[in-house]
Amino acid sequence: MERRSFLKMSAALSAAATVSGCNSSSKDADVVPPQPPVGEEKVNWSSCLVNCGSNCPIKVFSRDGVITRVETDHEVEDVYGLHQVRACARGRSLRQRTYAPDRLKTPMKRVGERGEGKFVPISWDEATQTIADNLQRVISQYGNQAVFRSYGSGAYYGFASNANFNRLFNLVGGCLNAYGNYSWAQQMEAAKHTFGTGSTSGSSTVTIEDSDFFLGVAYNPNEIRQSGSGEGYDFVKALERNPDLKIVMIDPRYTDSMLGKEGQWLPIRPGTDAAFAEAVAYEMIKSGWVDTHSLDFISKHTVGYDAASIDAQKAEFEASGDATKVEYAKHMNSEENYRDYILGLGIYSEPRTPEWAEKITGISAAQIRAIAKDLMNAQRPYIVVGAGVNRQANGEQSMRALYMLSVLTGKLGNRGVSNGELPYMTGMYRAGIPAGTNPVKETISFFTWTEAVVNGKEFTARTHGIRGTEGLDDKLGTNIHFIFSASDSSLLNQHAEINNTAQILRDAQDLFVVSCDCWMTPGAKFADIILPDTSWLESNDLVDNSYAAGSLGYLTAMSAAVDPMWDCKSMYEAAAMIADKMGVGAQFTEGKTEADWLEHLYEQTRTNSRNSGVVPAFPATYKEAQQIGVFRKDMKLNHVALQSFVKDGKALNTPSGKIEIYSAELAWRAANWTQEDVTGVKGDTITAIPQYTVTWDSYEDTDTATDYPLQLATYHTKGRTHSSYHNVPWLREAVEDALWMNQFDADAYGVSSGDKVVVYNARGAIEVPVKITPRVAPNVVALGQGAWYLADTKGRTDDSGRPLDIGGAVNTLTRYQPSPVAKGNPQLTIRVQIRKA
Ligand SMILES: Nc1nc2c(c(=O)[nH]1)N[C@H]1C(S)=C(S)[C@@H](COP(=O)(O)OP(=O)(O)OC[C@H]3O[C@@H](n4cnc5c(=O)[nH]c(N)nc54)[C@H](O)[C@@H]3O)O[C@H]1N2
Ligand SMILES: Nc1nc2c(c(=O)[nH]1)N[C@H]1C(S)=C(S)[C@@H](COP(=O)(O)OP(=O)(O)OC[C@H]3O[C@@H](n4cnc5c(=O)[nH]c(N)nc54)[C@H](O)[C@@H]3O)O[C@H]1N2
Ligand code: SF4
Ligand SMILES: [Mo]
Repeated sequence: MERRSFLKMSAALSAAATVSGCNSSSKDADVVPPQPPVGEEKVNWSSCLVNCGSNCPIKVFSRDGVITRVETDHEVEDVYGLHQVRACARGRSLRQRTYAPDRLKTPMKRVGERGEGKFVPISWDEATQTIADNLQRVISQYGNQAVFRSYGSGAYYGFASNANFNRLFNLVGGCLNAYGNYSWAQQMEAAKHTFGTGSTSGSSTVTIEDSDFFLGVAYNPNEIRQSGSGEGYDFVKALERNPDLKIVMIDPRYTDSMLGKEGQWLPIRPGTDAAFAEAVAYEMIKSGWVDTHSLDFISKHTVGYDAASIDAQKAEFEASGDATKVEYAKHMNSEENYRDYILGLGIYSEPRTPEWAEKITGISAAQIRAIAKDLMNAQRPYIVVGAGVNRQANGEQSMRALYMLSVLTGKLGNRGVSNGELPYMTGMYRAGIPAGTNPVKETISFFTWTEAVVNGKEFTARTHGIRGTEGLDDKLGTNIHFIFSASDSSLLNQHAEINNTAQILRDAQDLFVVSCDCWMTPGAKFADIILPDTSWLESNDLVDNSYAAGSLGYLTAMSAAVDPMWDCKSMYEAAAMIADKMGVGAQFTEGKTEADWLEHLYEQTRTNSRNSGVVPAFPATYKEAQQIGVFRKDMKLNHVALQSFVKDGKALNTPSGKIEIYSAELAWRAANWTQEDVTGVKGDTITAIPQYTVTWDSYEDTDTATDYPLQLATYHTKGRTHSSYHNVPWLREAVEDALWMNQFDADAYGVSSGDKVVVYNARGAIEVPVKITPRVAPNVVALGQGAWYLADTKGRTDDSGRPLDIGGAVNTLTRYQPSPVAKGNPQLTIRVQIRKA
């Protein structure tokens, strides 16, 4: 039956039931309580804008200014290619999230100690004046480099996004820049130094249909891309078209991406993927297979496999006349070649045998040999490595070590084959609020902001990897004194080492913090001024499909279902008010109203050539587009990793123009950078070829293994997007935040499912319930990240007197130690001990 007629029929059926109910007792009819007046039901299109990569459209029903329910997209017939973009459980709970009791309702200023959470309401005028005064003061006292807009991936708006605050800063001299991101920092560096690409240049997911062997390492699209049109759906569809594909998944957890699809799950110990990769490489090389099958490919397309290739590259750099390359050449050493390293020859003494790797990874030597055999037998091996590997100590090297497997197969450039990078995706074009250009050149790694509050003055390229300065030892020259945290929980909850972050924010000399959010989050409590933003369902905007919607591109013209609630204002309005107080109001608005801006941005979007062929066709005005809501386009993704390089001879964007097994730039960095020792840098090393190292808090770290014998694998849970949606009771019920534990470990600790345990290490302690499950490897426990930090209300503490976190935020246990190359976040390297609560 067609859906529409089914709905009509069920409406009719329920009406009939009511009638017969009334008839059954005329007395009952007399006592029906008075009903509120029923206005007309309004339907608006909105969108879920969290950072999960999808921005699913949401259909919002309201009546008399109250949201009554939300529905997912089912506007079109569900035919793959222009399919329905169905929202996941999070998007479907938006009504609860919008009406959550902890919504911020009015601007507020701090009255207690920072972090204590004591605020009083103030007017928008006072709030924006205070912000403008402090911004002005910090700029004149310390320079624009002391102003920082922290990460903030909570809302992917087009018009009312937090880029409005960058727009504001850029009009008053700029702010300190940040490079990298919490998601992919280390893999972006790994891909750059191997393939000269970003980290998402792998073959498109649809091309898995042509593969004959799939190796997924930390690859979990069905939990991290849950949208009905996301990468997860593309993955499932590609497998449907390729039922004979052999699939091996490597992850400490048995994930939803495996459920019934995997041929084999190999539970690996966290942080040991490089050892696994090296042992597979050992088998491929030692058996003579590489010599007979892929040496031609390797000789032609790569540098670093053997000593001769490094010497040849060195000579080429020396003769190039390019100062940078000549400088790199000085640090190249052909003794450090990949083949010798793997086989334990030359300057290396320990061959990377499967037996060696078995002890480290927990994957048996026989299984490692079997994977090597699968890779050697495959004609079209598709390898993909998820970002769980990159968010580890020395993650850059683990990523590079895994990329090597695709190189050794010699099959790159063909459809069905991929190089280990995340699949390439693109979407429709959407114009957003222009941020302008930042006159400040200095750039820090996104992750180092807490340190920059304390010691930014001393940051240099050599020690902290800052960019935008002339010499390696030129200093940044100022600490951060002004933080604008907008749609951002990295101010506390999402950054590593919460107790450390809290301490830094509390102790900071002359620091002014603004938080612009919709809810009273753990981080907002550390602000001096809080600005209440309107939520998505109260917003008019134009949004795209974000960055991981897979093969379908879409654009949603959002229209507010209800007026801004309480005293909330959009980020555009907030920034415009501050701009006005800073004397740049007219430049900020360009004389346009919100409606003018939306029409203007829509016009740019509508006429962009990338959007041609959209269904339905764009109407002339934004207002009309709002009536339609969702516009779709099959992006016909068909990217094959490195095809133009291998097939057409187009040079890669690496210094050598080839795939760099040996990176001369990394050799240079190893010689010239100083690894800053924040809390011990064991194993955090830069090497020209990828090498497994024993890092701090890793499986082999004997310094911490006795006190903290369990490795904690954290993951992005279906119950939240990071910290977003934590305050939705439905989701807290649907996806329990429990510590996964294997039966063997549960027996050893004497705990049962449902027991509360304290999970602790040197950085803090959290309290969570246990869930016993075979879905996690022995000696590894697992917990979803993003739960909100909450200090114990009964005053319980950890052994160092810091509050016990009963919210269960993983970052109470993580460590602040920027990674060696990317200066990124190794937030998945965690060792813990547990005790019954
Ligand atoms: N539901 C949901 N979806 C999300 C998000 C969310 O919070 N919730 N966040 C979004 C964002 S911003 C991002 S960046 C992506 C993140 O996407 P990912 O980085 O892929 O997600 P993670 O869950 O951190 O890691 C993926 C897998 O790696 C495994 N893993 C952990 N450590 C290791 C290891 O050492 N080796 C191996 N082989 N596996 C390991 C984990 O068990 C997990 O299954 O997800 C996006 N999608
Ligand atoms: N331990 C550990 N930590 C991690 C990770 C991990 O795997 N493990 N993953 C890291 C990764 S990959 C990422 S991307 C970061 C993400 O960290 P964040 O970018 O901080 O992402 P969210 O936690 O989603 O929070 C964003 C904030 O936006 C707010 N928000 C939502 N909608 C709106 C809105 O419309 N307006 C305003 N003003 N605010 C809004 C939310 O309430 C929330 O406070 O976390 C990182 N932290
Ligand atoms: S969280 Fe992601 S998948 Fe779920 S509804 Fe929102 S955008 Fe869609
Ligand atoms: Mo992320």
